[in-house]
This record gives sequence, C-alpha cells and structure tokens, in this order.
Amino acid sequence: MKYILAGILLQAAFGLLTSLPLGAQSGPLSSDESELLNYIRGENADFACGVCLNAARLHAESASRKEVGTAAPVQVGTAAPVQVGTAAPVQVGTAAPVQVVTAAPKQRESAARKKQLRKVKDMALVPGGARRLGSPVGTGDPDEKPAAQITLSPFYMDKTEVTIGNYAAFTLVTGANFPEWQKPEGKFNLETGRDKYYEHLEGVIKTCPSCPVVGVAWEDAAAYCRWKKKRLPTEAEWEAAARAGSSELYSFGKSSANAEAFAWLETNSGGTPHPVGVKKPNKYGLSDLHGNVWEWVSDRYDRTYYSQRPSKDPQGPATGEEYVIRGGSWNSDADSARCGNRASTADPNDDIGFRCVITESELSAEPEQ
Ligand SMILES: [Ca+2]
Repeated sequence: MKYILAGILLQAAFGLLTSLPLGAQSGPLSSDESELLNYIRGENADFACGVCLNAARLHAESASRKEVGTAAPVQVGTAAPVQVGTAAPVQVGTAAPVQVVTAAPKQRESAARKKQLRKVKDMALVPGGARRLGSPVGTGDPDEKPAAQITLSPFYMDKTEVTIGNYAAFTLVTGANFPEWQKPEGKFNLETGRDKYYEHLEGVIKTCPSCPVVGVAWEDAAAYCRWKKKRLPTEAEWEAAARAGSSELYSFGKSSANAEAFAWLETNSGGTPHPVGVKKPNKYGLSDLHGNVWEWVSDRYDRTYYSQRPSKDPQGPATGEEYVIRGGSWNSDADSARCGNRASTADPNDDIGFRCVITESELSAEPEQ
C-alpha cells in the first residue's frame, strides 16, 4: 500500500494524472487506493502550493479512520409492522393458486437525472415555501428589520463550506482565482508576500485540506460556484437554510448556551478554522452555518434593504459597495453567528469563506451532456 501510494504521489508530482496507467502497473486498486486516486485526480491536490503530499496523507488517514466506523446505521422503528390476527385461513385440499407477483416496472431514471442527482449528493435540500426571515422586534440589529414572510423556491445547498482542498482543484484548473495567501506576487502570499497577515493560519492552510478555504474574494467565490455549475446563495436563501425551520436566534434555539455543540466560535476555536462538518448539523443536514467561517452570499449590502425587498426569491439590491457575509466565524462571538445577523465587507479575510447552492429548477434544466 505504502509503495502504491508513493507511486501515485510521484505520478501526481510529475503531472501524469490525466493518463494514470496505475491499475496496469500496480494491479487492481483497493477501495482505499481508488478513493485516494479519485481524491488526487479530483478535488484536493494542490500542487501549486505543495499541499499535495500532506493532503494525500491526511486524506488516507481520514479514509482509514472512516472505514473503522462505517457499519450500516441501525434503523430504529422502521421494521414492517407485525400484523396480528390477519393470517390467511388454512385451506385444506385446495392449494392456493400460485400468484406470480410482478413488481411494478421500475421507473428508469434518465441519464440526465442521474447526473443531476450525483451533483447534489453532498448537498441538502432546503424546502421551498414561505417562512419568516429577518429579526422580530426586540431582537437583532436595525438592519435585520422588518422581519417578513418570504417565499423561496426549493434549492440544494452544499452541506459544508467549500474546503481548501475543494478550492485547490479549482485554482489548479484555472491557474487563477487564487486566495490572497496564494496569489502570485500578491502582498499576502504566504511564501513571497511582504504582508504576513495569513501567517497565523499557515499550518491550517498547508495541512488541513478539509478546513474551509479563506481569503477568497467575492468574485472568485462566485466564479468557483459557476465552475461547479452552481451559484452563491442569496442572502434570503442563506438565512432560510441557517434557520432550518427555526424562528429563534439560532437553528438550535433561542439561547447561545448550546452554541459550541453546533459552531466553532472564538470561545472554542483556539483561533483557527476547523475541518468542516465536525459540529452537529442543523435539521436540514447543513453544518457550520453558525461559525467556522463567515460565508459570502450573492447579495450586495444595503442596511435598509429589508424594508423594500420583494417577498418572493429576493435577489438583493442592485447596487452597493460591499457584499453581505453571514453566520459568524471562528473569530466571532455567538451574537455574530445568529441566523438573522448581517455583516458586510468588500474584501476577503482570514475568517470568510463560502458555499454554493442550486435551485431544483436550475438543476433539472441542466442538459444531459
Ligand atoms: Ca459558516
């Protein structure tokens, strides 16, 4: 295994990923090796900044840890109900005719639909319909009011924030869109920049491909989502996803006392982002909407927008210098991480990341090829 991995990594280093005759050289790949290979080919190898070896090692370790705990979950309460007293009466001498059970013809999913469903396998469905968004009188800040019934179309949202590994695959392909800490000749470049702003996160950036990417400009975050044939969520979509049906301050209730079970905040983060999806997800299955990193949404910021926003699928104001960020971060207090809290900025930062969405109608409109 060790030598096969070394072979994989060497080939990666020499840029032979696209041909990869690994199976022929090494015999059939084990599931671990296939997974690692897909990982390197796919989304997490960042050769440009030298993360590849560490990323692959960490992924291999995490895959083997996962394997230990992947027994099928025990389903409680789903056994077919036992029917009492309904046994068919025994008929003597007249054998019941054999009934040929013909299962209903299975609806075959079209190739296009299968592709669509593959695309949303790491996303959670946020149901459509009307819900109250914004903060009611007596809670929150002035820019969160008035609260209103807002109707949204159903959409899928990434269950987690986009990771360093996810994002590295994008920059590897485009050769651009780099985070500030990796931008060639940028002043914040970790290796060559004069400004050491991101130095305190160097360990995370270089050794934690499953941590959320930070330092990405709004335009580059939007470009990543487009590359994935998705988009940034609107502010209203983000809040509906974060509430997961709750009208309280948090998806888990009105008190922040339980926040640390759901969120990485300044009180429990140790001053850095953490791997995505570790904390408890909300009722929709979405993780880290509270905390870990702030998340860019597509809306520009206007503190008075709520008094004029449309009640159906609002898209944000047409103009504005800054974009909205939501959810608080590893560097925030619990108040900043409230479902209704709004903040804004024009610039990337060490505590801002993002995730992507796609509406059901956008998904189903995708062509087969
Ligand atoms: Ca977050």
